[in-house]
Amino acid sequence: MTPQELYRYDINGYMLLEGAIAPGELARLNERLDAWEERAAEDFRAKSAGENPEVRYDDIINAEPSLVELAANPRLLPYLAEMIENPRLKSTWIAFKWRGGTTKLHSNHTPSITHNFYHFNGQIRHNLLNVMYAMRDIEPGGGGLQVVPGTHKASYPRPPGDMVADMLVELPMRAGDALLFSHDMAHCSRNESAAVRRTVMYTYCPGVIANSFGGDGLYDEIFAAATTDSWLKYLTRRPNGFKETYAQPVV
Ligand SMILES: O=C(O)CCC(=O)C(=O)O
Repeated sequence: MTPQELYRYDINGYMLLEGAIAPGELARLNERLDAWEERAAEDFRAKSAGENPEVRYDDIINAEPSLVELAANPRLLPYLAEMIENPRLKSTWIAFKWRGGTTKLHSNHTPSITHNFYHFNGQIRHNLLNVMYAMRDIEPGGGGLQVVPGTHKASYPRPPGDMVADMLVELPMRAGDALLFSHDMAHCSRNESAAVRRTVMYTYCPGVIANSFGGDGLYDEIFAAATTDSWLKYLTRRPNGFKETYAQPVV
């Protein structure tokens, strides 16, 4: 990471990585994801009135092989290596948001729990770094992530009921961009447009942290198929307590 990137990420808690997926690859992936959107549209139609018009499929990487390689996107690796100790893939999902599709404001940062974004020996350290790929353009009002920059370091908890609407910054994206953000930074989203927001999320944690669901062996098949010493293999290894058994590949 450049000094400018480090400075800005540290202050803001997020950064936009433009063109993180090359156009040809993006088109290939979107062709595959069209089928997921058709399925999601059916699930959306089956929802009752008043339900959140969002459909999300968790653990998408195990269900959609075309999304496996993106977990170790070479554009992303310098950021994972710089900002997470012994990084590991934690969770993945695909989300489709129709008009009104909403994610409520949240973060891990209270600021009194151990998930916190912190620094150690002069390095940024994350316990949860999210990478959101826009698979289509997300225009203003189209459901881009809305963030409260800097809240990953807040010293006071957000007062109950204060939705800090005046502090939200909306982040539109172009198709193929990746938004990296600390999950300790307060964030939310709402699609007010007619376009369906299509995003894929990968989250990363230090090697000592367990998966949120699916157990330690969640990525065993991907791990077994990955090339020895590759970043994909490294990122899909099992959580390890403090007994790290794999050398981190060089970026
Ligand atoms: O899909 C979104 O807009 C929000 C994602 C989110 O809340 C998260 O990654 O924790």
